[in-house]
Amino acid sequence: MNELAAADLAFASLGRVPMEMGQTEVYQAIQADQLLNLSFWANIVLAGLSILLFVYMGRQVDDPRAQLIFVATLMVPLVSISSYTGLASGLTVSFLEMPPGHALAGEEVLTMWGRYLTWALSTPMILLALGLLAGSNVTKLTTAIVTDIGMCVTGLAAALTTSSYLLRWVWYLISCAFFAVVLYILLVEWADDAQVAGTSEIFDTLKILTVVLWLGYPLFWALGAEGFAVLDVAITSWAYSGMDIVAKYVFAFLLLRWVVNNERTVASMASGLGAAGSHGTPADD
Ligand code: RET
Repeated sequence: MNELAAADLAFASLGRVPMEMGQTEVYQAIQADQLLNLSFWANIVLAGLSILLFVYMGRQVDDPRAQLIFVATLMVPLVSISSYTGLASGLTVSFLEMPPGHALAGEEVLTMWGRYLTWALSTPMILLALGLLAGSNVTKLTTAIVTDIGMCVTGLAAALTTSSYLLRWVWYLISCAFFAVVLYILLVEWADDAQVAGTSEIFDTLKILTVVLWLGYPLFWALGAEGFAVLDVAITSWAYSGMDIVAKYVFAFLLLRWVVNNERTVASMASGLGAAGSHGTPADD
């Protein structure tokens, strides 16, 4: 007991609270910030509606490749509804003390680390759907997905590092390096493949939408409380939530609508995710 009291005293002398803020306190802090709370609930509602709409849209799709695009795309709002429920409940949000050198050094900043964690599940599904649409081979698809997961996990590390301001930015740069590989595959490799596969019209639309929106995420990370702290937490959260709405639900809707209307084209693409050099023959029915 005496040792515990001594430990408490040691913490107090360092100016720290000996106990981390619990989930209930974080939940109450979120409840108290209506703007922030709304940025979570808007996505929970939209993800729920998207799931219902996409299941309805896909009810008559029977080509296996088109079905796989549907499953991958449907996973996006499913992961999203789980992600935002985690944020709204305070489960995946923590107050973290920023290191010296940070604009809010010594202050406890509300960090929504659950976002980065669940992006590691949702963004690979977006890329799987895009890769299938472009007629990618397995090598490019694997590279895009693995580097994308690397981007999300190192982004999580950047947000969770409280020991050194410099190391937060080192993680950020590592994440950007992974992101550059994803962008290259999207803009160069899959753009070429989609032309061969005959899906370039829809692929180009989705490629531009994806590249422009995805660039917004590292930008808002840098401007938000986790980076240079130019924007406050609720505004940054709305920026992410707004980008999520377009990058996920609008994106998924455009993709699935096209797949439903062009199921034959999808079915006749080079099978087995092989070389994108042939147009392939219509799938055996
Ligand atoms: C971080 C910070 C570190 C540097 C980079 C980032 C990129 C994040 C991206 C996120 C995309 C998320 C989407 C989610 C949809 O569910 C992690 C912000 C490069 C590109 C589209």
